[in-house]
Amino acid sequence: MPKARTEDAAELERITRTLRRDIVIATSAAASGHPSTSLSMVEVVSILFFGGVLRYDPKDPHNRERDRFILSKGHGAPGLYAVLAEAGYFPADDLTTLRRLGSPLEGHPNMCRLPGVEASTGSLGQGLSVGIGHALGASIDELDYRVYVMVGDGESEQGQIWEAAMYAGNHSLDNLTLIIDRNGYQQTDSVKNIQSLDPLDKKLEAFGWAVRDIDGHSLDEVRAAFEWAQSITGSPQAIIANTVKGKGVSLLESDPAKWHGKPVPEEDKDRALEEIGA
Ligand SMILES: Cc1ncc(C[n+]2csc(CCOP(=O)(O)OP(=O)(O)O)c2C)c(N)n1
Ligand SMILES: [Mg+2]
Repeated sequence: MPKARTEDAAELERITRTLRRDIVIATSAAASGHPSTSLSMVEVVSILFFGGVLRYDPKDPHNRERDRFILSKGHGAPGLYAVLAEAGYFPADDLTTLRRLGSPLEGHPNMCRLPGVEASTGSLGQGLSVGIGHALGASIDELDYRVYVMVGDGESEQGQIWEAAMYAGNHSLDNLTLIIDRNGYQQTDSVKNIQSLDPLDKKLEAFGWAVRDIDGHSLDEVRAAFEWAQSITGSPQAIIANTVKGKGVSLLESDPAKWHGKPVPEEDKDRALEEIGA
């Protein structure tokens, strides 16, 4: 299975700008969707798909040996679609069909309709459990693929996440990497105000995980964290990616609780694209 490994920092920066532009344009065209959720995950998915982490082939999307990336925070679909288009799963022109009747780019990812989508998500809390199924499947089928799951920090308040975390640690699933997109906010307020996860690293460690805390917008730190994860044997790995909700668009960053699930208004779009620099 091939990997796309871009060493060129300028090329990776270009990819992040392209994804941010696509996220803003697609959600504004749809007049709905979750740009701020998607913007916080851009560096992580860029490194996953273009930094030499995932083994995948858009021409053979169901190959048994592919690595799996499961976006548990399924409302980040515009971010997932942007990176899948950049990777060649479908034409980038289709991105503006987001949420249109008949489009496979549904508001939340549908694995039955879009190759590259590994799990139908959007009902929060389920993706880590799905990832565990794949991770166990690799050992049953004697394949060496790896599984990557991204969850939100608000999503991580859910009981099913901790049940899954307990299982993965107990069963030493070292082909499983969890990324927590710790942007500090959920739908209506900060995670701290609603249900703090602290101390998140210690909780995961107590559940048998190897844990690393990083700046989720530093391409170098993200790449190093995935290299670290691949080197760990005997336990699942968690990467706590500290991020900014709405990263790159000051309007969305300014009040994350207000802007959750809201596209950039038409009158602010040009300024947002200018800030992104795409
Ligand atoms: C089971 C379930 N409950 C509630 C929702 C509604 N909902 C959608 S997004 C969201 C907040 C998620 O916050 P977080 O996981 O931190 O994701 P972020 O947008 O910050 O990346 C909620 C409560 C849902 N999709 N699924
Ligand atoms: Mg969040």
